[in-house]
Amino acid sequence: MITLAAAQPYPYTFPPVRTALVLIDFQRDFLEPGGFGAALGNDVSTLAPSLAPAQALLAAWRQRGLTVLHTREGHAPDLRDCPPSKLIRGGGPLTIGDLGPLGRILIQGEPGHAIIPALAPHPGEIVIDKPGKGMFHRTTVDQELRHRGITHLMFTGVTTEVCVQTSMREANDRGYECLLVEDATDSYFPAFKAATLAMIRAQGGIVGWTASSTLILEALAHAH
Ligand code: TIU
Repeated sequence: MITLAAAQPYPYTFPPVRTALVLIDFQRDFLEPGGFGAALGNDVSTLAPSLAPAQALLAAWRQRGLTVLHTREGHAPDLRDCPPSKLIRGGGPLTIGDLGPLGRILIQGEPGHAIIPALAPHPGEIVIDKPGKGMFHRTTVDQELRHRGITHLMFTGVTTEVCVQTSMREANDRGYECLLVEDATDSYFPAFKAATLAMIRAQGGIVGWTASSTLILEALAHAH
């Protein structure tokens, strides 16, 4: 067991072999110009700071042979898994399924749907395709994690208050001990990121804990 004494709102203890590193939707569609995030009117450069901390954690998990879980938000080419309510959101010139510079927006198999090369999955890592914001909605992620004996989840990814927070709340309700890595997640709205971190750890950690990647990496390095 490893304890992060400086986690907020109080120390977080985790068994590394039962702790999955979760990378939420580090896809070109959210991080690069011409994708879904940009189509919604966002400045995608606001998501860049989280990449290096996420890479460092991914390297540490891989080095120790620990469980890694990647998610991708997206839809089948015929949009059968996309509710009309989601399709009409945004109101911009391009919506889900339309052809943009990164291929059809948020469609499985298109260039924009791929995870960015710096964080691309390795063979043996779990990859979950999800049609919603939360990773448990219409996916097999719960079975995949329980099959591997996973009890603790460390969340990274984009965007903080949308897919990351939704997934973390879903996981919290299912009994997973969740921690959000403060510097390995970003929002198009820095104020929303700050608010998410605050609301997760308020009320005695009502949704879970938060900690920096440095704190986690140092604790792992000193564990034996
Ligand atoms: N728009 C936005 O901030 N996020 C999403 O639509 N999906 C994810 O967060 N992955």
